[in-house]
Amino acid sequence: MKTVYSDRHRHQDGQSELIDGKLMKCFECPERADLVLARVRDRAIGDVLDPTEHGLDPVRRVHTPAFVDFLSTAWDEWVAAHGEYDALPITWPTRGLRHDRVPDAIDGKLSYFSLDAGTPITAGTWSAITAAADVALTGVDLVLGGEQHAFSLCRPPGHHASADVYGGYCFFNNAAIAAQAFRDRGAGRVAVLDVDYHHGNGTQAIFYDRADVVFASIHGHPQQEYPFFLGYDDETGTGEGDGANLNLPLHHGSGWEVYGPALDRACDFVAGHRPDVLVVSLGVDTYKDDPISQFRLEHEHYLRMGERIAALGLPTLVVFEGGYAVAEIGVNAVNVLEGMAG
Ligand code: SS9
Ligand code: ZN
Repeated sequence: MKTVYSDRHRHQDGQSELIDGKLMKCFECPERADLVLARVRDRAIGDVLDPTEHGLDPVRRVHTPAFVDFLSTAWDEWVAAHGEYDALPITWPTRGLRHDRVPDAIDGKLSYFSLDAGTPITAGTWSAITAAADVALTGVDLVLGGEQHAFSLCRPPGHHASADVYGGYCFFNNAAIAAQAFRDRGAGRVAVLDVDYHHGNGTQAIFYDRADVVFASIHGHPQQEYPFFLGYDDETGTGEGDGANLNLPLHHGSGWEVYGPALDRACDFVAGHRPDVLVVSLGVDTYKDDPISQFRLEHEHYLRMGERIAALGLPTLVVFEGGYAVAEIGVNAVNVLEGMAG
């Protein structure tokens, strides 16, 4: 399987996130992608390619112009206001506040367009996120060019980002951009299978009213786990998209004995919609020793996961999302790919 990778992921190197009441070193760090790439090379699973530039049009098919513009200038506006510290929001337009005015002040813009205080905008964010979108889109090129499977080693991740909200370490929704690109380039129906530990709220929201992009996710139960406000099993899609969304929330402590059957259900749901192509949002934060997550998968289960996904028999683009047990991240991610290769 070919891997698409850009060194520009290193440009996203935040200092700190607010977590558990403390400002802590960012869990979402450059070592993550470096170690996945090292494992891809060690295991010699296939060529590693640079992305090609696709421009912002495919990004704007998923994200609003105002959101893309905001991200393109946010760092410069923040530096002008506050100096060269990571930009983090500290207030949000919750119930009873207005959503119809975007503030002029950068602090207000961060608040308007964000979901949490764990996702720093840095000097290199724009470079990293535009590269990550190109990594995803170059993976689309590979699959449309006839590769049965391809791996887009995106960083930062994307699945928490919606059309106009960033957060959960995510800015551009790489998987959603890829899914939309498949549609725009001829696929009749696309399925997105999200196996990251966290619910892919952004991807769900982007495609919730559509039948042409089906979404299935297995994740920590929103009663217990971030992002808390989406991901229940009664979210089945709306309008044209009614029936095209499947959430399988699992409780803290879930291991393969619960995860395996959920994966079977998710795969059966995907197959039932007869998609032409599959996008997998691959997070390996389901691992037992992940520092911010509460499932209990072990190394070998990622091989099983890959086998189950490949059994769908679909052209498949794997897009990298989360996983914060950094020392183990390469083994777990590449085990999925090796399981797919059979
Ligand atoms: C957990 C805080 C979680 C955001 C996690 C985003 C993961 C992206 N106490 N903070 S895959
Ligand atoms: Zn995650």
